[in-house]
Amino acid sequence: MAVRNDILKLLVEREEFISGEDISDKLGISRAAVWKNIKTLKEDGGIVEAQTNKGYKLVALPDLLKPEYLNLYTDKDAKLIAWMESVDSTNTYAKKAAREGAPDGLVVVTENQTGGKGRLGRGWSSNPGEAVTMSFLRRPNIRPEKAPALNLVVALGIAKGIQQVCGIDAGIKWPNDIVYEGKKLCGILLEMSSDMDSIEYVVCGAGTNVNQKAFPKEIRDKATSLRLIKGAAIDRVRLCAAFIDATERYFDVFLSNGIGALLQEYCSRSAILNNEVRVLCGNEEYIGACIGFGENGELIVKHGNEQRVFHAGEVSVRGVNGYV
Ligand code: BT5
Repeated sequence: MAVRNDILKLLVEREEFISGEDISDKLGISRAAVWKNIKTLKEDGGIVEAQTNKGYKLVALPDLLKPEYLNLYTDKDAKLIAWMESVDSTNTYAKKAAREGAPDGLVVVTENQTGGKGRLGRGWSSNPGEAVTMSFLRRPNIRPEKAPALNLVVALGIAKGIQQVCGIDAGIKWPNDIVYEGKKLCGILLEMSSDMDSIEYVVCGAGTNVNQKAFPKEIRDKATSLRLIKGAAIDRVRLCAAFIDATERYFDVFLSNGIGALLQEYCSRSAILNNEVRVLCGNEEYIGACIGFGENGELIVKHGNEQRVFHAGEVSVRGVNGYV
């Protein structure tokens, strides 16, 4: 794979034709190895022009989130990226990997989720190749009650990645949605294994709607995709790499300095801060103004003189007149 990566980097850098001989000289590999790697690139859906006297020219990269393509944009160790063409749920896969000893920092990515999960037993829908569906496996040395704050950390990473790659300023709807103009772009699902004092692992899953042109009837009114917003297809590989880098940076800040170091930025991206919200907790609902967020990632809501604190995982939040 390292060789394929080097060939890719040469093709990407050159932008023009580069001869097979040049590639084999530069990388110290045989012409046959060059050809074999170019063949794999094409099988993955990449478009490579080949001309007898000129060599190869990369016209388009594959639209696949394999580590070798992600590594064009992120330095994340490819050994810590687990890619699958299809899987039931990246969260379920990451939890199993964690139980089997996978290291802190593993990122699980797939093109297709057949049993995507939302919170509280709900489902998450996506079609093959249209979304960026991924999970971060972390083994943070923090107290279990602090773990819900990771919802905020991941939300910041996804919002940042979207901004960097698409130039879209999406909002964060506590605790786990990224939204744009009242519609959901991304959902986040945190799952954890811990005892009273320490965390064995946390799996943070994020499903982002990227190149969908339409959604199933049930969610049509509340879902949107980056493609629908931009009116053009989005480079999923670049986006996924940006999600990895940005989210891991926010993880680092959180682990070194706590959520306090991120709250100001989180507040500036919040889609609900200072708004009236309806907090749904089982059959109960509570209406008030969102006045801030706590140091374990809680939502703070005020109604009259009463102030209440809600923990992520137990509740859903709606706008007073709709989803946000
Ligand atoms: C979430 O749950 O928003 C968390 C979704 C997490 C998905 C990721 S994908 C990678 C990882 N692996 C998994 O298996 N899951 C994670 P919740 O707040 O409960 O919202 C779920 C609700 O959102 C559903 O009941 C639908 O109404 C709606 N929904 C489903 N698919 C959607 C989509 N693609 N876009 C927008 N809304 C959707």
